[in-house]
Amino acid sequence: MKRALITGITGQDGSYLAEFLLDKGYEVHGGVRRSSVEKFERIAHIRDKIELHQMDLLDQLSIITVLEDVAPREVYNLAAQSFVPTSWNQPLLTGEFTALGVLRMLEGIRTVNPDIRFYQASSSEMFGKVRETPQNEETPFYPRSPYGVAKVYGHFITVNYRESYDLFATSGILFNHESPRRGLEFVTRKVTDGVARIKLGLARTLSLGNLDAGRDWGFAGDYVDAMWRMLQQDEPTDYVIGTGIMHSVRDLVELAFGYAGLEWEAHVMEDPALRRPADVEHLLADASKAKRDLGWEPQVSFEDLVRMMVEADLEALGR
Ligand code: NAP
Ligand code: F7E
Repeated sequence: MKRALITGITGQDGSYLAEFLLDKGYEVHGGVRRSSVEKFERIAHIRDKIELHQMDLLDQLSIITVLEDVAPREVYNLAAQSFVPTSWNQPLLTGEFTALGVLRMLEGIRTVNPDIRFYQASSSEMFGKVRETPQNEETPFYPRSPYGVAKVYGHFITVNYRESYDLFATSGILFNHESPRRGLEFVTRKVTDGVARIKLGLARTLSLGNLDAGRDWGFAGDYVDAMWRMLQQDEPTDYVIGTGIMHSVRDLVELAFGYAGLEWEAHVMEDPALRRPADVEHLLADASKAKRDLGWEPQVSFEDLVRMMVEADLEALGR
């Protein structure tokens, strides 16, 4: 039986990847950091099918111990401080988790078993102030936040350990991907949760920042399939994953309010305090390498994704 270890299993992607690997017949292990309150909502439905281990990306010994105990064939490093605005408030912590955490994982693998296949969760935020459109694996990076800078470190240390120590280490440069399990502070979920609250009479307005920002949004369930495919290749390399279609935050708002039969102009307020010190204006993926090598293509459209999220939030809040 194939055995995988997922860091960040309690997060959006971790929960979808755990489901995906269970369906493929894997023995699934997850690394979780210790907390005084367990936050396992996203994996509650599969809790009895997976094994959890206390492990923190800040703590090298915990990583080595879990790698030794689990002896995985594949490791998916999804844990990170992943919210961009927080990276300005907690830049050092973001660097520790999101940049040096990757190095600690790679050092753990090198020490325990260099044959482990490693996936690093890199990000389109690395392209930041984009040098070309669309962005592919060769596009130079220009990160615009401490988060983006930390991800560039995580990306290049993965490439460097692959080249220095011949590790099967891959980096997936994933564009924004969303779902009903997305954290409430990210713009898609903030909007769909806001729509549901307004529709159900629990709120009247929704405050947003930069409505002109453009993103290439896909469905998280499709993207974990791409992660797995990357680790099944003969040779490790890096892939851009995205849909190749960009929408603005304004498009998202219009669509989400429209699904609920609401006029967005009557409810949305623009709040300059929600704008970022330096934003990423536009991101658009060229995922042709993934299509060619991995046979990967997104299955869920932006329209279906937004509808799925609005319906899920209406149902959850209605309950
Ligand atoms: P998420 O929902 O924010 O989940 C992050 C996970 O990391 C949570 O399980 C969290 O645990 C864990 N974590 C944070 N710090 C940790 C630490 N010090 N030690 C151990 N675990 C720690 O993120 P996501 O959306 O699933 O994204 C997964 C990964 O892909 C992240 O690395 C993110 O930066 C990257 N990424 C995401 C996107 C996207 O659009 N979603 C795109 C590109 C790249 P707690 O539950 O304890 O907080
Ligand atoms: O913002 C604008 C905001 O926070 C998207 C993470 O998963 O994807 C995510 O990072 C855009 C930005 O995602 C609000 O200014 C407007 O331009 O949903 P977001 P993100 O920053 O793109 C990448 C690929 C990752 O790797 C990250 O981990 O929307 N925006 N008004 C707003 N954003 C938020 N959060 N809240 C607003 O009120």
